[in-house]
Amino acid sequence: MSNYHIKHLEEYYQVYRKSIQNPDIFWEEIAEEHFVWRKRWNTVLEWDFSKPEIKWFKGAQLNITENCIDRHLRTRGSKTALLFEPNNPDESTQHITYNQLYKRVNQFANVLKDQGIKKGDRVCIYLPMIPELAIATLACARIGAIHSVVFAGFSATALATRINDSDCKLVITADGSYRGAKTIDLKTIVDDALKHTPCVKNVLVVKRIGSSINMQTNRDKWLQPLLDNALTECEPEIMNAEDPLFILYTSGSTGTPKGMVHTTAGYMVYTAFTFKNAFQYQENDVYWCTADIGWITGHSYIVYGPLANGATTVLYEGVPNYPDWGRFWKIIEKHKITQFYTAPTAIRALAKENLKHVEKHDLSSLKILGSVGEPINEEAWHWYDTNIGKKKCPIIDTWWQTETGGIMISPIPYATPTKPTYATLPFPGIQPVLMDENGNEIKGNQVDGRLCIKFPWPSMARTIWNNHQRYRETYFTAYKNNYFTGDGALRDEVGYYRITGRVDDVIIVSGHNLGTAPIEDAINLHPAIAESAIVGFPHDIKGNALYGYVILKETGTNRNHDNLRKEINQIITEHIGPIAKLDKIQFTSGLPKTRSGKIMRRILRKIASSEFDTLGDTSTLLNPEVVQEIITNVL
Ligand code: 7RM
Repeated sequence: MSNYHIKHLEEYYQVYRKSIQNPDIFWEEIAEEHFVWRKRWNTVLEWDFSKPEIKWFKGAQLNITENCIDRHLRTRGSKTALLFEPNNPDESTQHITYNQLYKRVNQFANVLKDQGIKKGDRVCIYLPMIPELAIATLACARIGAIHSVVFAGFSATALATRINDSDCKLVITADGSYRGAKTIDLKTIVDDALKHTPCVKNVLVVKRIGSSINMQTNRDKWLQPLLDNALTECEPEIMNAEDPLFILYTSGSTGTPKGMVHTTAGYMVYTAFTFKNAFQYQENDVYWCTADIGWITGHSYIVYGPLANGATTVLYEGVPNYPDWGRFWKIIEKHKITQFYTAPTAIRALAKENLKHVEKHDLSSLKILGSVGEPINEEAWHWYDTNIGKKKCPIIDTWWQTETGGIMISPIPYATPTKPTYATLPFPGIQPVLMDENGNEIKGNQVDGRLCIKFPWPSMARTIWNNHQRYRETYFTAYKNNYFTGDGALRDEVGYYRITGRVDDVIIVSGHNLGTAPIEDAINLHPAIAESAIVGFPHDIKGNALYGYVILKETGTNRNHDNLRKEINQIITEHIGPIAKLDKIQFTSGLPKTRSGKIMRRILRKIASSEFDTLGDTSTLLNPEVVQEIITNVL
């Protein structure tokens, strides 16, 4: 029996039991057989959730890029590692082999060294979905620099906050990016951000769209000439198992984003293991995940997990509807994609369009379909199953988080029978529990509660950059000795999990995690606005959309409401990005509050979702009368 590649349900249960009964032996066998180490570990796991402190493979030394690239060269040197599909369908596809990837990562790593970047330095990567994004990420890992990839749809303010929080020395960006028929001036956004980031010494610029941009002397450099002069060999930096590999920001329920810190060995082992099993990857498969590398899904399942398995991983620069709504299906046909991994929000948007876009293309290469980012509703699940998988491809509904680093609950294709809207069973090594509101574990089946994980797994985030206390408070205090996910879930009669959604103040819009607090903070900067509260409400395509309740200042009361709505969304776009724009904005004289002054978002959420009958007892509020006013004026 191979622990590493599970092929049927019986085997899943065997492997699962072993992973729980003896985690050390389980993970040690996988680590030994499937990776190259410069030095072996002393202990597999040391942990204490009360601190919290988690150490996997302590004492081991390695470099993740040796595992993702170097060791494949002998057997897979001329195999395609990255398959780049450009935004413009007329621009040719690029096949970057493992040999070429090796050279390009090493050259880039040497350029980083020339810029003075050393082990432990933070490098911010703000790039579109082009090969340089994956290569820059790996180049950082090659020399032990900590990468912080910021999604290139974020605004200058959001970028500056992230750069400053982790004190990045260097920013890697591009002149611009293509997005469907549009171009975006990335460098201008970076220039704006860098007015507020004294820590940044240099900027490396990839030429992508060929626009004329401002280059600040001594600070900004074009990347290509530097690469052309760089050596193609760069010795990998030998890292300790628990050295940070990267920081990735995710929003929380208070204002500032959380810089989740992932470390080297455990992250590598777990992303490789889950990639292999969740996608049942075989040597000649062509795997495509449509996420952006700016999110955890891209880090773990476009870059590290696939490359650690010597896979061919597709990088798509564009959007689902350019030049038309058939683009995804066209790419699947063109590259004979075998595993396709996308988000429910994309599935719902695609399902709204005419089926002729799907039917025009031969999708028979597909073997497995994946979904990630939010709960997938029944309708979208069946559409995906029928029209894309032709009822022959298992759908893996994979539940996980930026914080978990890798897939936690998901069917294993061909082993776990799927059930629409259910993420089904925990991966080996994962011990989910459901908790009631008093912090007691709810045992048995056909129950629901708050989802916690009671035992460490190798790819869990170890801390929040510069804020270990926030890490402890956010994830380890609500339920003693447990990691709290922030999600609610139910467990059915056979032990399958269904994730029902966030129970805190994070809203998932089109698969993007948006904290309500930073959006409210941005809105409240408007001179005419006194206070605001944001909630999510169900939306056909985006899963959730944002509903804002806004209290105007005296001076704002005679302003035109439609103009104000535009200004509010403008502020949000500037401070967070267009993904956080509000779909509905209701002006109100007050917000329902508890006596201690906390906004009762639960009530606002129900009103925004037209659930007026289940508001609960509002009489204990500080200002119960305002509830009726809000209901009367609901949009
Ligand atoms: C990978 C990722 C995490 C949050 C998580 C959930 C929600 C993700 C699913 C899901 C139901 C799923 N990381 N979520 N996957 N909910 N079913 N299969 O998305 O940090 O950006 O978001 O996303 O609420 O806590 S994330």
